[in-house]
Amino acid sequence: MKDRIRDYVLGLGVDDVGFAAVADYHSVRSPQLTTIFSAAKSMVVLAHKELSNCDSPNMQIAFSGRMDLMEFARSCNYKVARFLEREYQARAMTVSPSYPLEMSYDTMGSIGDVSLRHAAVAAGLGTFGRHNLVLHPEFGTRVIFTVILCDLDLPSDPPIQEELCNQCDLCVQSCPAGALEEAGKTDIGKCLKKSQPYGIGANIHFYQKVLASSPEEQKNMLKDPEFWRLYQAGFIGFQYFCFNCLKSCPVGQK
Ligand code: B12
Repeated sequence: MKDRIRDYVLGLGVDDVGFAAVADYHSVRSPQLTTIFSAAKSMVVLAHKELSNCDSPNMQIAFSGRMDLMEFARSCNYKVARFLEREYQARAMTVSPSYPLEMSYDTMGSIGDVSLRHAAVAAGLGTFGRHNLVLHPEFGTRVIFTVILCDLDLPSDPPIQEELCNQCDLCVQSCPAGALEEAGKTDIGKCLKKSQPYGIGANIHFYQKVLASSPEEQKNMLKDPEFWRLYQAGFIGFQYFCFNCLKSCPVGQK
């Protein structure tokens, strides 16, 4: 069954695919999978190669490449889930590449319902590196994951035994926020400030300033490009302005 699913997934143009039994997925900080899908037995993990857009110093181009990837990835997620339902009478649920995320004091908006990195490791698609991202044996760090949970009994692919990160520390050195100083931990606050300059922190700051300003100042603030950028980010979703830890990684680069 796995071979047929693999052929279907690769036929969609997805770069790689792995399988993990739910019992082999371990992500301490993420919710239990049974709270999401009580009958889930396995996960199909899709690996999508990041485009070269991330190398551009132009952040519109850099992020629109990611948007293309996410649109493709979501569409593949849907097609694979439907394939499992149609061909094997399975029940299947898709997990998005990024948002929506639970926004609460418990998660602080920084914990996905399924940890795609831990799913990728469980499915034999990669290993964690110094940057706390997962490296794929062929694409290195330039890879994004999505998952389809299902109630089929699909055994896990063999885990990768070899250490893919060469500990060169280029990711640590290239981080403009100093968010990777401590091994095994990303400083989320520092990363967010640089990587999502028009994210929730910037919104809170902007609206606090609006509330404390006179009506005349408020009118001017709406004419300020700072507001226009917040407005654009609002409908794009999480908009990344930094790819340094991902693109500085030499593994898999020609
Ligand atoms: C919220 C989120 C963020 C937050 C918080 C990140 C975080 N600390 O988890 C912020 C905004 C900071 C962020 C930043 C980035 N993100 Co992000 N993010 C997510 C998201 C939506 C949820 C992550 C989550 O649930 N974390 C909570 C739990 C699972 O993490 P944790 O248990 O605390 O584990 C941490 C450490 O303990 C350590 N860790 C855990 N186990 C192990 C084992 C070993 C051996 C080691 C060394 C470390 C280690 O790694 C984690 C990082 O702090 C995922 C998508 C998803 N649903 O998984 C994408 C995801 C993790 N992000 C991704 C990417 C690419 C990025 C960025 C490069 C931004 C960009 N331009 O795209 C940066 C990288 C920052 C970095 N080097 O850590 C990719 C990673 C792909 C990959 N190849 O690994 C993901 C998987 C999205 C995807 N669809 O592929 N992200």
